[in-house]
Amino acid sequence: NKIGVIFDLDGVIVDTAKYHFLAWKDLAGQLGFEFCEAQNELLKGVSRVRSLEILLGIGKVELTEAQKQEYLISKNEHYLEYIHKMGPEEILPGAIELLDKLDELGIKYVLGSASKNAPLILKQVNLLSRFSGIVDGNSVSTAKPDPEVFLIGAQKLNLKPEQCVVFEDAIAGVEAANRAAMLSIGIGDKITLKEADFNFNNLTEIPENFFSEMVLG
Ligand code: B16
Ligand code: MG
Repeated sequence: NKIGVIFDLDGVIVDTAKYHFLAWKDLAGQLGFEFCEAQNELLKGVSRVRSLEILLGIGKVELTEAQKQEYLISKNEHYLEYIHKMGPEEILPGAIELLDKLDELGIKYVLGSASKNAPLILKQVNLLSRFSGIVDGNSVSTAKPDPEVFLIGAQKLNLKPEQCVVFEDAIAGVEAANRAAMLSIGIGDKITLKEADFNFNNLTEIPENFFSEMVLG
């Protein structure tokens, strides 16, 4: 009864959604419309390209393919200005304690994120070397809710999908984990993430015996 864990990044390990928001809001401004924090919820866990499509839908703006490519680059450059200022103090509460616990139990973990910037973000917060593997937006051909990102994660862990536990904060991510036949743990609002097998508001709420009894027991 061996298990492994796959962690989403944004919303589980760090809160980069606030920086995505600032960069998308700025882009919306350039295109002449308002973009608010509630609308930013729609972009969580969604790929960069898909995020732009959703944003343009909100603003009812149509762009050529070439313009979209330009805006995707400028948005990311703007976003990276914030990422380069990040440090370990931005790791979300409970994350380090959870990784320590997994190390203690000898349970391996990998990253399963939609972000193409995932390795850089982990490096900024000094967590890159702790993960046994990284699956990110550069490794997949299809984004969440497609299970591909997590299935590759299972391969990196040398485990079957049914042996993997996924921590996710986004609806698309919980759906991807469920479609991969993995145990899904929703982190955040439990009504939003009602499809998850287990729900916690944040990582500090994971019980001490969660892996030993609730998952393996
Ligand atoms: P990038 P996750 C996701 O990260 C974010 O939640 C989502 O808002 C973002 O659009 C996506 O990464 C792509 O990010 O522009 O850096 O490639 O939650 O899957 O870790
Ligand atoms: Mg996320």
